[in-house]
Amino acid sequence: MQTVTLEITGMTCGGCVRSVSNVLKALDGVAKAEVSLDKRNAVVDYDPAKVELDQLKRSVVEAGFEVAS
Ligand SMILES: [Cu+2]
Repeated sequence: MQTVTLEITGMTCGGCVRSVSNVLKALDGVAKAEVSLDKRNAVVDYDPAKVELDQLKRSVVEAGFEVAS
């Protein structure tokens, strides 16, 4: 299991946090996703054998937010 912190811009409310959290948790291989509006990030525990970091980022972008690499 690996932990990564994604810096996310564009989240403005609890709904955004839920959206980001939902798309991350929907990915196979993601064990945990803690999204913070204050810190503007998501701390994600994932299994690199099942899902790649790029896929995590892409799912957040597809949900309408931006991820700083
Ligand atoms: Cu929102």
